[in-house]
Amino acid sequence: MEILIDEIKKTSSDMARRGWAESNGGNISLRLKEEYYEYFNEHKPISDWMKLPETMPEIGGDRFLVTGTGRYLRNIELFPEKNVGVIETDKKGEAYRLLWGYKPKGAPTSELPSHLLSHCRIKEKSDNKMFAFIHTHPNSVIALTYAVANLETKSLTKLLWQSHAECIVVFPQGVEFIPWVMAGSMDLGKATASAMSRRNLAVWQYHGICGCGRNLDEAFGRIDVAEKAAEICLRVMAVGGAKQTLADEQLKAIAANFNCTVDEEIFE
Ligand code: 2HA
Ligand code: ZN
Repeated sequence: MEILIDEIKKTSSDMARRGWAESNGGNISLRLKEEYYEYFNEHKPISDWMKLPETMPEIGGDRFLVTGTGRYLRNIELFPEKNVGVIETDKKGEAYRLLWGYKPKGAPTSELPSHLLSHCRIKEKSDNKMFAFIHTHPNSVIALTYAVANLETKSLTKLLWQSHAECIVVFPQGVEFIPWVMAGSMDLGKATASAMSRRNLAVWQYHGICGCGRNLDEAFGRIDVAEKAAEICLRVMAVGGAKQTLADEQLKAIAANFNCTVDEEIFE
């Protein structure tokens, strides 16, 4: 358990220092491997069962480390038990309860629908190897959703791939573009989970980005690379636009060189 707390401290502090987590912005969840369950068997649950907004059998009985609603990611490194908690779902995936943390009283992130619905999809698609999901507010990704006309998944992905030669290796399945949906809503949760079944990154227009991975480093790394590409893209636009860029053939060659399975539809 200590090691997980150390990981979430590191990730949340990095997010805050990069300016991706102003005020209570951004949230993190980590599905726990069974080896960590024993730690909580000594603790009594700290809430009653609460109904989930929809049944999620895929994650029935699972436990998650989740940042708290209204809490600041920058404070996790100082007071983890106040700003983070552990929740458990019941066997059928119909309800959840709090096992640890959120001291003295609190609840998981307002974006819980996006987190839990996405965990259903990423657990399934990775054959139970993906455990981490991050939502955050990086400046350049958000700015790009204002600056470029008629964005959709293909154009956004292509723009990011072309803006930094590593992108196609880090997210060969692309970045899903989700037109504005109300924060914290089930609709946003469903759109995000659907995106996560195909890709490892999803941009929320005017709001931020979500990423998944086997662990927090991998989820963070994907977002970090996308944000760097978005920043480069904006800088290029600010000096008058690209005078040349990576051609499709070059992008495909990079992907092939690193044995990445690319979403070919992005090139259509
Ligand atoms: O946790 O980021 O989207 C605050 C948010 C809501
Ligand atoms: Zn947000």
